[in-house]
Amino acid sequence: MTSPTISVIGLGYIGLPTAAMFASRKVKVIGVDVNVKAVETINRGEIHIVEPDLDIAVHAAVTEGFLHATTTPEPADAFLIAVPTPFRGDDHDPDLSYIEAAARAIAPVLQAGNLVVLESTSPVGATEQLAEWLAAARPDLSFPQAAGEASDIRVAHCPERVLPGKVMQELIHNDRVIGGMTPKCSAAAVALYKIFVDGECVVTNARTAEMAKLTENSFRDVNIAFANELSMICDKLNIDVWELIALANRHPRVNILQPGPGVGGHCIAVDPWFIVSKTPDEAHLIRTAREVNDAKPHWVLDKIKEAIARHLDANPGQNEADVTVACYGLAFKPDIDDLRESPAVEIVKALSQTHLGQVLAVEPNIEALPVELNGIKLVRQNEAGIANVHVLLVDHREFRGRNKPSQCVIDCRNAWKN
Ligand code: SAJ
Repeated sequence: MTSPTISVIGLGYIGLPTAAMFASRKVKVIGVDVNVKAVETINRGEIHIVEPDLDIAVHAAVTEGFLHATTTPEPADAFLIAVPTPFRGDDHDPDLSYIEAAARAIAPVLQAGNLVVLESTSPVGATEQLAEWLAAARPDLSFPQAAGEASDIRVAHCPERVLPGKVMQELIHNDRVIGGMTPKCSAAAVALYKIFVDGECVVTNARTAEMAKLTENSFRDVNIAFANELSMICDKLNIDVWELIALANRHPRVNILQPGPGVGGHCIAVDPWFIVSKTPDEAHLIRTAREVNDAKPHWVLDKIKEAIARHLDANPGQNEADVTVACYGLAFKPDIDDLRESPAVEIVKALSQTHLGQVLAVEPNIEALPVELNGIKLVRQNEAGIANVHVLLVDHREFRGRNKPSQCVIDCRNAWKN
């Protein structure tokens, strides 16, 4: 593909870095988002999310004229869809409404020869569903599900696999799984990604590409669940789980991940459900891992209540309303500002609803607390020293290696010294 125009639909944690990466290779990029504020911010050359080096890339892309953002799709050669795919309800059924809305938005500007790539993490069959929505909206064009290799429009799934916090490096260096609906669809997608991807573009079909992404995140979820379960077992047996894992990991074929307050983010805590909801009778281990990780915040809450009780035992003149609890970290993982699906937020919120005393939150990556945390006080690290119970939930760089506070301590990430 020589000097195409690329449209990226959804300018969030994946879409915006991807748009900036194409633009950095002097390709014209049209970014589309329904969020007017995000569009205005990007067009000023600024960013609305925290990701290392993204600000520089977006500023350069916009000022050099290779990237502009808009709320309405414009014609392009290739469309990349990077919108959220949450789940809904207690059954955790995948919610494809954002993909459907993106399909309806780009359908009017599609032209024969265009490539449409779904990047959003999706349940198996979503790419075919996307092609159906596009075909229904544009009966004048042919699509791979009916026309095969002769189709006017090429459709592929190319799941994003980058790690928040390392997006700008991983976008370039990670291998990409490219699942075209036909071999020609795959070839068109490979040519597109090769504009900036140094890693290998490995070709498969759309369904396998969808499942590959879900498998990667489920693998990690199951392994974190193992670590989280170990941490609860060790607590009961009075064994230091961190020492235990370090010892076990000295075995050449053992590599246990780290326990924490639970699993958060929009990916690992969500994607395994896309497998479970399609194959509930087969996906026992994957479901159980989700349940173990989802239960961990409740276990941490119980530990905080025990610590409050210990403090009261040691200070008979006080009652619960006198006990201040400081929680360190709200993001879903270290060194980012992203509070989505964060177990730390879940814990702090539940604590503030039941605890009679003050709850303080230390989160160096945000300026203000979300409304759901009304009643909690956002403070700097040095202001949290007055608390009676200290709970480390996220091992941000500002906390790592610091001395443990002298009062009651729960360190969910083994970040504090001593
Ligand atoms: N976590 C632990 N213990 C660990 C590792 C992680 O408790 O040893 C927790 C984190 O604190 C966090 C959650 O798991 O709450 C998820 O964090 P993560 O760093 O494992 O993953 P994400 O969600 O930031 O990114 C994942 C990545 N997938 C894999 O590593 C297989 C990334 O490559 C994907 O692109 C991303 O999901 C995505 O968008 O799907």
